[in-house]
Amino acid sequence: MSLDHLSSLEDVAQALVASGKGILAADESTGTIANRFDGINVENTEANRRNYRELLFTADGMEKNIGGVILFDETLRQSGNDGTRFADLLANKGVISGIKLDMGAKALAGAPGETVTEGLDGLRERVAEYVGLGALFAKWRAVISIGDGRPSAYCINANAHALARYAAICVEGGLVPIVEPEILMDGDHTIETSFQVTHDVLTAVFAALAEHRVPLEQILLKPNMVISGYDCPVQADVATVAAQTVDCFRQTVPANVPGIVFLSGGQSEISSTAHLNAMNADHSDLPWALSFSYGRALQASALKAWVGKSENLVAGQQAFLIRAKHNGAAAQGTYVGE
Ligand code: 5MM
Repeated sequence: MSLDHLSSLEDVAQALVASGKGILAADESTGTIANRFDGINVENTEANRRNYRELLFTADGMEKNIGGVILFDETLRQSGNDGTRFADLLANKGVISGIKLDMGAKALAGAPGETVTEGLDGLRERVAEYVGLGALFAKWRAVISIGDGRPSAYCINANAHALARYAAICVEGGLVPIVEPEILMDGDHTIETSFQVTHDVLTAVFAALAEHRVPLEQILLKPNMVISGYDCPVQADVATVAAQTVDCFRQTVPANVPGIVFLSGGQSEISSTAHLNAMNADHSDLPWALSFSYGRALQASALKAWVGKSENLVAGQQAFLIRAKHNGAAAQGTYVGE
């Protein structure tokens, strides 16, 4: 296998969401992977991070359902046990490497409690370096929260502007930008509030992308689902989440975006799969592919099965493959449960 047939950014974007495929978000920064490792009592060393990522990437058959993997800078520079660089190991399986380009969500001046994602300085040069290291796509995550008057229009617009600047630089430099405006699911807000905020944010993001002349055929959108806040006393059921999410995206996402790849956002593995499945099972006339770009919802069981021990490598891989397979089915609306 190779990726030589992907000769344009449109080809790359479409390959990432080919039928039954989605994306593994394995781009946890060093601080975030520390939280994941803390949960299984594994020390956050460079060797453990490398071993864990190698477990995921060498799982036999993951390429059936994983079209691409988002990597952190350190991982893109690492190699497997046999000395093959991870980007090459993945390409040999037909899996596309992507790179997390943002430098994290930082306090937004003048807006207490809100953040704007940083990382635009020097981005053109970093894109060129990552292209040289084998990346074909990228990711930038904006973080928006709901509650106590949040989000402000100022926060929405600052993040939309940064996402659009990032996307334009990626396209110019030869990477497919994944545009990720994440509205956190924390809080006691209703699904109606989630719908309204998601609608407002996506409207602002697509206006900014248009202003920055970003060709929508060359991007993927990575959003939250429209869902009740985790502390809301009334939790919308699977069918309602699917219907509200699709309705919100029909109103805001242009038809020439090739794919929408959801984040899981702290939902359980099974809820993330069930929600995605219901969207695809209940709608056959969508203009974009609806698939996944999950971090926690693809990795939670694998981490628990592995717990940092080499003798559990196969158990960890099996757990990951099960989630990949079920989410691949959900991307086609054919998931039948666990
Ligand atoms: C995998 O985690 C990604 C990087 O997070 P940090 O910058 O905080 O280290 C993160 O962007 C992730 O891709 C998205 O949040 C989606 O992951 P989930 O777990 O919500 O599906």
